[in-house]
Amino acid sequence: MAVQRTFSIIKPDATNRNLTGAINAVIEKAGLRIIAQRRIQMSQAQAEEFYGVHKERPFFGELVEFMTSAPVVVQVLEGENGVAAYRDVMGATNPADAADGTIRKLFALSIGENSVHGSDSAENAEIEIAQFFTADQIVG
Ligand code: DAT
Ligand code: MG
Repeated sequence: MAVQRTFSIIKPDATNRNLTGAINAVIEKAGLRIIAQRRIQMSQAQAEEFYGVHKERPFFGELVEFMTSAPVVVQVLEGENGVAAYRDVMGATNPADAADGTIRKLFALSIGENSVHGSDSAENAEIEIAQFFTADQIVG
């Protein structure tokens, strides 16, 4: 596998608890480089577009409300096999199922308030990165 980029969000439950630095430390310790980062207040339209794949799911409204409830930190991460490497360090969606040492095991509050997002494929990583960053904002 080659060096690959992925898209990350540090979610409102984590920014509310002042955990941006602690989460970044786990990311960097796992060998991923933070090559772009910005703190934003997501709009309802941005959250609905970003999670569009889930719009028919029963939790969609709650998810959009949560993602717009406080600032988030959007990031581009880069590393060897970056998409899968970040999914590994994030841990399972439900923190109750997440492995020891993962971000969600360490910090997540619930399946909804689960501290971080990470792309699930290289294709989606490209789409998600382009939603929040222009090429000149990413310095690898
Ligand atoms: P992941 O974030 O691990 O990729 P996902 O893409 O299946 O998980 O879902 C996106 C987010 O939606 C997830 O991080 C939290 C929320 N979510 C998923 N399943 C949920 C559920 N059963 N109840 C409440 N929120 C849920
Ligand atoms: Mg997902």
